[in-house]
Amino acid sequence: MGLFDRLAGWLGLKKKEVNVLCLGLDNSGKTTIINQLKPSNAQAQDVVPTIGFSIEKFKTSSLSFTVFDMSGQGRYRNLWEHYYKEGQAIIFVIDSGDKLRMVVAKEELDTLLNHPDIKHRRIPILFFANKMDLRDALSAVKVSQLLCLENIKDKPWHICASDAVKGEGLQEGVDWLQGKYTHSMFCASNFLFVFELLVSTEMS
Ligand SMILES: Nc1nc2c(ncn2[C@@H]2O[C@H](COP(=O)(O)OP(=O)(O)OP(=O)(O)O)[C@@H](O)[C@H]2O)c(=O)[nH]1
Ligand SMILES: [Mg+2]
Repeated sequence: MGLFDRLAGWLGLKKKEVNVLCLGLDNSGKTTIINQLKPSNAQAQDVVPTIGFSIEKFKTSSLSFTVFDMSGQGRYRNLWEHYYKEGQAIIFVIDSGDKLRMVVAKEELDTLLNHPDIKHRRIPILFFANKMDLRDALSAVKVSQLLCLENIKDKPWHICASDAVKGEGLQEGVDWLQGKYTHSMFCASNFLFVFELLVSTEMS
């Protein structure tokens, strides 16, 4: 192992694995989204309501994501907070057709944002305004307004309209999420490269 690799390991900067928490109310489409992101030979044929949570994996060109797909049912939502510390990114899914429960989704989001394990961290949050195919679905802009997303100033966030059944809109979101990590990995790599150069110059 080269100096570069060892330094990266010691400094904890060489992070190619990203833990993602997938949150949102029951029936919003979390499992359907994660299922679509998995390789086709690993996809489940039937998506059923999640009991507790399940751990899933999918890869992009430069990152390997481990997803904690949490159940959104009321009786399981108190499980979410036990995984906040491990989460390095959040995917928050909203059923854009469920106007009645938009206020509940906002309450859960506010509770999440004010949790001590989340509040002071610049953790990226990707929102999917899902079920865009429904005839009376709210637009992503409207969902964003109802959830008051513009008030989130201390965390990078992004909202995508999606139709998880057809897989539409998912790639845009994952590209954004990947960008949040590949940028920091690139900066860390540059820093380590310069550091290694300085050390080798010093030793020669
Ligand atoms: N029309 C439509 N239906 C969707 C979409 N995404 C998911 N669904 C359906 O919504 C239902 C719930 O989807 P799930 O993925 O199980 O929802 P979930 O958020 O994981 O639910 P819990 O595990 O109970 O928290 C399923 O019948 C899906 O087929 C979508 O974009 N459009
Ligand atoms: Mg589920």
